[in-house]
Amino acid sequence: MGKIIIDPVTRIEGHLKVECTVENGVVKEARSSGMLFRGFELILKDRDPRDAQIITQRICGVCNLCHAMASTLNLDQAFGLADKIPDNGRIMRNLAAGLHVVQDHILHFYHLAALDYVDVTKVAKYEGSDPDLKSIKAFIGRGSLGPFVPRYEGDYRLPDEVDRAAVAHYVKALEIRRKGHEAVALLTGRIPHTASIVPGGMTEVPTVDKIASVLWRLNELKDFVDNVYLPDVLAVAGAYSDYFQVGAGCKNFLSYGAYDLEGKNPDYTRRKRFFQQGSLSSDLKLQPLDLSRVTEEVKNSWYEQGNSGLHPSSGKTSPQGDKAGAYSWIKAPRYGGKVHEVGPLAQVLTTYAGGNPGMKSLVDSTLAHFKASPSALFSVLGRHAARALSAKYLTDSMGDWLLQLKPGEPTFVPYEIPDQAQGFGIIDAARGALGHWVEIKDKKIATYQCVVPTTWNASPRDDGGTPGAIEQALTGTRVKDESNPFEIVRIVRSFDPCLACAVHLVTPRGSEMGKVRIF
Ligand code: NFE
Ligand code: MG
Repeated sequence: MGKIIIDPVTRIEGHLKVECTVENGVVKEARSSGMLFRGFELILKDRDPRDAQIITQRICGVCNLCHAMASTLNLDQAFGLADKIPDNGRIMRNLAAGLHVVQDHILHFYHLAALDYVDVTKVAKYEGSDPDLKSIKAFIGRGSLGPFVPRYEGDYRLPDEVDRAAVAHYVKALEIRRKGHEAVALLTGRIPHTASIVPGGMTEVPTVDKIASVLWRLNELKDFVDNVYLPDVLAVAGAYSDYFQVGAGCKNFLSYGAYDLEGKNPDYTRRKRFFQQGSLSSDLKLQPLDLSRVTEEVKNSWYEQGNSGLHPSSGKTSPQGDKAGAYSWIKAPRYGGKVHEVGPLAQVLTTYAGGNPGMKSLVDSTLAHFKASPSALFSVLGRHAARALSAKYLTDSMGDWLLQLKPGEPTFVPYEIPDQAQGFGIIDAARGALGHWVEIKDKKIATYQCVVPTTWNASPRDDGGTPGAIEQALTGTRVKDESNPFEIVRIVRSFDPCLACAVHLVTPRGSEMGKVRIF
């Protein structure tokens, strides 16, 4: 029996350690450990509630806008504004969040995950004139292959020209992401860490020239998604089709939905959203969302056990770094006591199972392309395909949203901070279901809890000993060479984990937490 320890897993955000016990070339048991504690929920205590919008965005440099949205929906509700946001404010928020998420999906595929399948070093032999490839070749030619190596050596299967095109797209994707960021900045004033998504609506206003400037960039994103991102995902999926059978995981999915299509129902769990909300299992029968079923367990996490199993509205962040048996700073969120995967796959499946015709046609045509059944989606490639389909579904629709904006009409409503109140804000962030909960006392934050997508996916075992979503996805994986476990990182990266978000200090000063192998 061998042990594979990857610490940290690179080409993700933050410090994730993955430990797999391997027997006869198959992963028997996996452990996912978040190796950071940050304590944002404690930082928020006793502050002005409006600070939540500013501070929670600092949880993460990648998905800051998603935290702006969750915290603001949370405060809208606590301030009694959930059904009062003007359409302009609602639509500008949707556009900012949607554009942010599309560039984030492009980031994940090209700059983090695709390098598991694309052999970038082949470019060293390139003799053509493509400027992007020439710039990468020159970079490699200087003798420094970083950031592309060291790496686990994959079983690279793409034809040379497809490989080279994907590498050129690595560079192009940087430029397209910049356009996405520019579009978000046009709508929200600045990026990252916007100040204009606020309780009551938006402080930025739509103008004709702003709409035109965003539309121009949106069209470039849409063109890239249609003609580059989706075809590249399909090319990778075609060459590595065995990965439709790898990394299935728990097959329970949870989505909070995203992008409010109306703003009059104060209950976020029943809102009509562009991506539908709810839970489902492998039978693809959509169940309505019931937030009372969310708990966080901590038996295997470095938090005091007396606070295990609480609903986030009464959740506690009580670190205990010397807790026996624990192996992660990530808590173990559960829905109805069960492990659930969150993310674009959950989002796409929920919207598909809810009967949305646009999503049905996207998913069915993708499955027909591969002559596959929906169960193939429970896999590494299913996650990559769902992320790309989610980007397409958004970029196909956001042009219409832009044209719904009404220059000159209000974007926010005024409000007073209540003495006492409770609230929650839920949204599907780029990596999945994101929830913020607040309790306000004497106009200050008494408690604040964030339960974040990667907390769901990278969670350790719960109080009953059931492994988390990534742990389950790794279990049963065949590893050809324990010293080069590329199969494991392919599975982990398919979840697009973000550890900064998941653990919301570093390890106790200088203590050795594990063997370090950097790949
Ligand atoms: Ni730090 Fe995040 C997203 C949130 S993830 S990237 O998307 O919320 O866990
Ligand atoms: Mg938390």
